Amino acid sequence: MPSGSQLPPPPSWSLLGCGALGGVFATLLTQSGQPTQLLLRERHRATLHPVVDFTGLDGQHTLIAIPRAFVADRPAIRRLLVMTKADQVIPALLPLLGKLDKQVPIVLLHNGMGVAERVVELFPDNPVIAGVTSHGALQQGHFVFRHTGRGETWLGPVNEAGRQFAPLADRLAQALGQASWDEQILTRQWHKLAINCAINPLTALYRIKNGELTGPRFADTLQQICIEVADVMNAEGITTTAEELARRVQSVAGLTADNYSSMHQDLEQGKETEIEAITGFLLARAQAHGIMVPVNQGLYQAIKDRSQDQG
Ligand code: KPL
Repeated sequence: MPSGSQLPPPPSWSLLGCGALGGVFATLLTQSGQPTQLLLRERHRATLHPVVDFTGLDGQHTLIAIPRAFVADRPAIRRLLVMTKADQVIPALLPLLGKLDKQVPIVLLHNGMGVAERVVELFPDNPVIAGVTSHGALQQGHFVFRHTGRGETWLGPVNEAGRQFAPLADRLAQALGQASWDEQILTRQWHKLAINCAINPLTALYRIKNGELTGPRFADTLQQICIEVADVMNAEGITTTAEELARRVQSVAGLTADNYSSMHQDLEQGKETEIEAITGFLLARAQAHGIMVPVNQGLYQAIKDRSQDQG
């Protein structure tokens, strides 16, 4: 590099985890004028990286070039957005250990809980921010993504350093239409967990779209799930009722009626599901409080069995 030459500014966002939702977020961020790079893992170096084929909510098709970079090449990172599956967050972050500047915020957007605390242990000096989102997305092929539902997105601090990063929600809002900051992100994570405990295993096991849960067939099961989750949430200090959770579940199932849940998609594609971080986390917290959660326990086991049969 000739002396005195200026390095280009790092992209606004670096995204780890280019699955369905990651692909949609990367596209929307890029389209909103926030340069975004996809951080790929070493095993993808030899694969083809075609231009992203994106279908928006209005059905419009776009081809969009989103730069790719490899963690091993130590690309400049300004903000890290981690959108891998819950069980992939730590493996995806490990190659960055000791290589990430301390001021780089790590934003975690995945289903399930229990991972953010481990990220704080690994990167104690970095601001860590957790988020929940209810956008719908589908991956229809290699770098082929479809945005299937506009949802809400919330971010909030996991550690002290994360508290100064409320403006990140505004950056995301520029791309998503809405994104907000909530200091009590844990409460929002629990409410999202409740929705995922209800919708994901049932839709995956019965191979149905989310909307089918709004009919009478699953009313009793959903109610039982919500009773159990509400018991655990209250024991965790998050005040709620089974009725409130059931209303939220019905609302999300209705709003995403035409979608296949991520767990349904994972099982159909023979991929690992997020059952450990979703229902598994609930079971662990229930056990810590001595609360029985037999319906959720049964769903957990059924998903594990199905995954094993397929594997
Ligand atoms: O988060 C989801 C998921 O599929 O993982 C819901 C909200 C259930 C939408 O499908």
